Amino acid sequence: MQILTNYKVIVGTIGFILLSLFFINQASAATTGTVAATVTVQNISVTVSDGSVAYGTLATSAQGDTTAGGVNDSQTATNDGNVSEDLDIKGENTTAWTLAGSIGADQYKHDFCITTCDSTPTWTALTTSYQALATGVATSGTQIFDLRINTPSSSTSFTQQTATVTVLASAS
Ligand SMILES: [Ca+2]
Repeated sequence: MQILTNYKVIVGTIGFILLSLFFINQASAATTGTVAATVTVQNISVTVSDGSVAYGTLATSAQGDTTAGGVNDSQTATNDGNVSEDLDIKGENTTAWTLAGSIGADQYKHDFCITTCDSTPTWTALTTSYQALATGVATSGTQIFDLRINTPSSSTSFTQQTATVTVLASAS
């Protein structure tokens, strides 16, 4: 009985060794190797929410803004892409008014603010060229900003003007 048991152990051990040799042989017999190379195309995307500001009807040489003390309508730019982004901002002329650094006849000023805008805002005049709004915004990250309009000192138009503000995203 003892002999039989030993025999079984030996057979079992030999079987294991043979099985091991089989797999070792399989591994060393491979004639190809592979590299799993992965890549993702970057997506540059930004949205501005809610994307609409109504300053209402203002006098000439007046101001309206989106802070809590104004129409309380701060805007949020969100990185909807899949890489870190820099955000730039610019303004535009309206149909009747020219965007400028100071108000004048048919000339308006539009400012943006990014920090402590409700309490101690720092306003920067928008131009028709892009200026930095935020840098290194992570995916799903946001930049909140406020806007302030300064109506012209005089206007030849009394119809509603649309002062478009554009936020541009680029890979940072
Ligand atoms: Ca709004």
